[in-house]
Amino acid sequence: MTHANLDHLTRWESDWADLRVVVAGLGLSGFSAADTLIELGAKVVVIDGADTEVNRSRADTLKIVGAADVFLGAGHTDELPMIDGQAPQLLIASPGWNPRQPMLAAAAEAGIEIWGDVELAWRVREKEGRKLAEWVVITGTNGKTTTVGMTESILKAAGLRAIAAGNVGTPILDAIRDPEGFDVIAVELSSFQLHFTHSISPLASVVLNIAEDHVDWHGGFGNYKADKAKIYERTRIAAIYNADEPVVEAMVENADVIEGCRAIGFTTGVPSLSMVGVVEDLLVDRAFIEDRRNSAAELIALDQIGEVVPRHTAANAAAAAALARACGVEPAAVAAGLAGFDPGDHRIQAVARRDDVLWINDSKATNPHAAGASLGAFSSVVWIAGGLSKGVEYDELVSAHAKRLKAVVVIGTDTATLLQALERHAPQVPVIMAQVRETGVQGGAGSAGSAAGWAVMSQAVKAAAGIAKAGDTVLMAPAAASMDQFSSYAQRGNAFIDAVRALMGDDPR
Ligand code: UMA
Repeated sequence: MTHANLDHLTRWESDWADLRVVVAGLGLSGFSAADTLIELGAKVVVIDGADTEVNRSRADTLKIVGAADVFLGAGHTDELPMIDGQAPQLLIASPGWNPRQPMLAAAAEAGIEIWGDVELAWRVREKEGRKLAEWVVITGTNGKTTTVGMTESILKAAGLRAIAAGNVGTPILDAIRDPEGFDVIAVELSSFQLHFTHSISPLASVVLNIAEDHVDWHGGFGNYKADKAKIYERTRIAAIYNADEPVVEAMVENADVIEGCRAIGFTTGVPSLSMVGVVEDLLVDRAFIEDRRNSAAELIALDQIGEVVPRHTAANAAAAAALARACGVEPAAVAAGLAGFDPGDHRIQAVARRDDVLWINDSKATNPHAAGASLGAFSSVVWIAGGLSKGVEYDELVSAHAKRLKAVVVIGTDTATLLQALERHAPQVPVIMAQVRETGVQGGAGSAGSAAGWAVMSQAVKAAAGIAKAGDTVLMAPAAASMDQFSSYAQRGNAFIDAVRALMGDDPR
């Protein structure tokens, strides 16, 4: 079969009419892609393996907007559908779809182009009468959402019309189709989205860090890294890298960027030339100032970013500052944007400080890498940990942080690997089990099921309070998913907050 050449599809007004497109997935990204393609006059068939009420209602909406055939249910996802009796010319894959899934594999085999919603957004970003937005793009294993939020905050502080979009939750096509348009879009990209992206050419790009994640989807860590590295391709002004991670630096060195693009490092140490970094608790720029050989420009004091600024938050701030500076934003706006940024709940959130004990909720730390980042921020920690471990190992995490652990309070139902790692690498650290064993209270999702979770958390907080002394931090950073005892990380975080407040005689319930 001949490969349909879609190179001419580069703007909204290109000839999209009658293009035969299969949209795989009717989630956030699939819906926005189908909706866009219908508006462009393409012939759209949407397939989703889940025949749910939400999907049926989305299908109804699409039918109201224009003609689209929507097929829901597991029976439809294995074969590539024909459109008007002919093979499709394009397949738009939602990020959750594995490239080895039968329908995607069949499309690849047939030489049909496979794009993600991000590639489609790039191809339609230019439209008569709409502001043409610059893109700054952000990926990494951890910290993406914080960094994209910080970047948006800085850009807005500079008076630019800016929005955070992509993996962060607002589909990029929704941002692109805003009638007025934006000056800059800060785009969070997952490794899945990058896999299905081919031609984007951002103003600036950054890989924050790399650790093993989503290895099943990509079919190996090497493939995961290769997809992440795609973010640097065709970058025009600044390819920004974590100077403290040689693997990330190597990605920039090997990237095919646009001539004139600079490699800019960020670090939580003292910055070398062409880096943003930290000098004596100040975030400084030695990359975007004229006299960078001899001096650095002060951006912001770290303690103005937040009450607690762990190392990785400083790193995220440095990356966001570099992205914004690449867009020409002045230092004062970087300071205003970072100082005004609200990190949201459950991410290294200071809940209380009493008798010089700091209580931190990091329920969002659902894997060892994220938990390691917050453990590293404190010197003497009573660590509340455990949950649904998803088969990960804890040896590296525990051995790296054993010296700062004063005690560990274990929650969760799936505790064996964590306990073994503690025994192996921190045998001197006391371990307290906070478990609810009575029957009749079920673990798991939902308000009834979460009763066990609330009880466990309350026990854990009381146990931690019995151990923590002045100068210590009680850190709830479970390094595991929450679904064994809670419906979400947010519910787990709220349980912690309520338990801490109850302990302090400030019971909200
Ligand atoms: N589906 C199938 N067959 C499959 C896989 C999925 O039929 O083999 C269907 C599902 O039934 C569902 C739809 O496809 O209806 C789901 O699509 P999706 O999982 O790709 O999710 P979307 O709703 O399109 O949301 C995606 C991102 N989700 C994932 O990457 C899994 C959202 O990131 C993102 O905010 C959104 O696009 C807008 O860009 C979420 C996420 O969990 C937050 N991201 C991961 C992460 O951050 O770690 C990568």
